[in-house]
Amino acid sequence: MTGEAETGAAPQHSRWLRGLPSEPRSLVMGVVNVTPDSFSDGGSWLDPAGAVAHGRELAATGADIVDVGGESTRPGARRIAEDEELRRALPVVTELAAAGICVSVDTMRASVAERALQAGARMVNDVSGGLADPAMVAVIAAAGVPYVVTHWRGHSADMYRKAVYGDVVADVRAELGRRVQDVIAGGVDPAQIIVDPGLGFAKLAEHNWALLASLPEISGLGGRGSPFPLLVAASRKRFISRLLAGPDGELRPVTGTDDATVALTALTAAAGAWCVRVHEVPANADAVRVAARWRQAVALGAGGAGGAGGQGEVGGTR
Ligand code: PMM
Repeated sequence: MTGEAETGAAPQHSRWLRGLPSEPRSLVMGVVNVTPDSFSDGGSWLDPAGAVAHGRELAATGADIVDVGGESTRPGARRIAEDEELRRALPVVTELAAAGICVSVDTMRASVAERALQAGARMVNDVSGGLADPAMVAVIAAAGVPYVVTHWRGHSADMYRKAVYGDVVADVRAELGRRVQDVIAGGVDPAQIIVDPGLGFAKLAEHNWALLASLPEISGLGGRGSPFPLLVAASRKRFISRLLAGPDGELRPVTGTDDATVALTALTAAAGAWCVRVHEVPANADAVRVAARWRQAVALGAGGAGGAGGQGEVGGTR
């Protein structure tokens, strides 16, 4: 591994996550929301053929994983029926997986997770961390696939009512730690668990920023063992629109937040994120490479670049 011990940051690559790519850098997860109403890209990919084409494009331009979701979790969103979620997500998962793309399914429903895994998905991304559907953990345990456990306090319809914390980093770490313990007690292999602070889920902007500034604490969950791989999903979220609001206070439109997302990708990858979940891939794929090289330079230290033992660019002149 490159320099985790030296930098104190979390590992970026996890060879033990079954079926997923392993790279000496943070991975890039490209998003396909097959929904009419997602905050970030709602309605763009509702047509299955368009969603498949978009997923292929994300993979072709540098996404290591393509995350397919059929249910919006935008603030205030109401739940949709299971058969509607299946109708949206399953054909897209099936086609992308058949094309050899590493597909993740973004769902809170055990039945959808199970069907998507049968259709070729390689991991399950559950924004509720198993809380929304008590059957989820058994499905994951039986399948033995990587599982994203996200910090979550309740469904989107009224989640901001629950955005009350004493110390947000300590509270999220403790609550996520309890979820991870429950998931492991339910039979999930700890080596297949990825953790996620759940930016925006029952969190106000100041909570998101505090969590972003404390990523190694979140991935470590306060324990003394190895940190869990960490997924960061900041892309196009409202706290970025708020940061970039105009002088009149008008929020920056979602499509104007992609450059700031790239900045966050560089910072979170440099802090050791295992994967970043993003809507626009190419610039983020560059950013994770910059961050990996940055981490390598930090690990080597100021004197490490010279001499025969250094890891400078081969053939580089400056
Ligand atoms: N956020 C959204 C959707 N899926 N998955 C994980 N693991 N973490 C998140 O924070 C997360 C997610 C909502 O974003 P979008 O609907 O705009 O893509």
